[in-house]
Amino acid sequence: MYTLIGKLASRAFRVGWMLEELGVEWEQVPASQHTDEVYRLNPAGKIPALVVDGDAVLVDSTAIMTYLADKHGKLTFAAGTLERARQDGFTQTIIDEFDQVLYTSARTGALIPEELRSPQVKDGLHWEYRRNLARFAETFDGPFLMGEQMTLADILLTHCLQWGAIAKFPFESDKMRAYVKDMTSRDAYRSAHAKMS
Ligand SMILES: N[C@@H](CCC(=O)N[C@@H](CS)C(=O)NCC(=O)O)C(=O)O
Repeated sequence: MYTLIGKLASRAFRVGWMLEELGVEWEQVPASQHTDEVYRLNPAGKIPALVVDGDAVLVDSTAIMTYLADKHGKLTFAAGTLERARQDGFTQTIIDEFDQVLYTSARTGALIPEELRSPQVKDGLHWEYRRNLARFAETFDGPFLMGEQMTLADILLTHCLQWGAIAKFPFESDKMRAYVKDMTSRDAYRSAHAKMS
């Protein structure tokens, strides 16, 4: 049994979507970051965390998705294959080029003390995001990042691109818009979304 800690309007959504794709049983504790509930499981106070079988606690959305994919043998290529190395290359690049660009931008706001915020970095981050997305669009051939097989990297990228759209980052690729539309039409995406409170 899996318990997902973290409200779904956060990186926890990636894990919820993954659990739905795997068709396994799970429950959620829709806690916010930096609450006692979360600190008890993760000393950093960050979400998401996943409790496995009532006592093992895992943190970091990508690490959790990788664990689930490997354990259930779905949404991943096997460890030690060239395909897996390419898949991991996508995963890490998405973290570098989208997740962290978006999170750095979020950190210009309420996440850090007011006197330390630097809102002027946003222009550079938008420029970087636009360039990174254009590069992905150029090589993307679909239907998934790895071709015919969907992997956890698709969940990660789709979540980041949606986050970017909400945060008003430039989204200048019809091809990638169509990709996000397809990904978010999936039954598993919809059932995870329906659990959002
Ligand atoms: N790399 C981590 C990042 C976790 C993270 O920063 N989560 C945000 C919510 S989406 C959070 O808890 N932020 C609080 C903080 O940065 O202190 C992951 O993918 O799970």
